[in-house]
Amino acid sequence: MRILSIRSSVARTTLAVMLSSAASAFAANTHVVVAHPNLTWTYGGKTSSQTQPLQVDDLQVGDIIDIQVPQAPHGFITINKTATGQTETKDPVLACDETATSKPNAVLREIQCGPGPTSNFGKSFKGSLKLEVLPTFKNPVDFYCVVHKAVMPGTLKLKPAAAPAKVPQKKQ
Ligand SMILES: [Cu+2]
Repeated sequence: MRILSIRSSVARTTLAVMLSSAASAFAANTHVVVAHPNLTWTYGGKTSSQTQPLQVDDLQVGDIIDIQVPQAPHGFITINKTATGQTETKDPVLACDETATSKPNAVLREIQCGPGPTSNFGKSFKGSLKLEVLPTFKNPVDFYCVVHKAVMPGTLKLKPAAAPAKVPQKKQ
């Protein structure tokens, strides 16, 4: 009887450890993107240039993108690339001052709003603009600095899905 109760307590501890590691595996990551005085964006070890958009390419649904502007003026606006150039669009982002029903197709949501319905999206600002990756996010979303335009480009992308396990091929 005594042995049995020890075993079940070990089982319970093992289950608790498994549950907590599963929870951390799904925890949202924060992706810090910084705008610099030399008109570049950086993310991790990567730096943008006028011809090389910053690649923020490991996003997952639920993650947070933290656009940081330590020294004004810079800002963040999403863009559409067309054959003739690029046009600014606010469609992909549900900003602090908008209601969810006004943009059912938004793929990013501005968070940490306020006090009041103030938004940093599409504006020159100093500080931080935080965006949550929504389940609707599928295709890459291009952006540039709202102040320096095409000089400071970037792209937001989902992390590629893990490759499926390879099934050994039979020789024919
Ligand atoms: Cu800028």
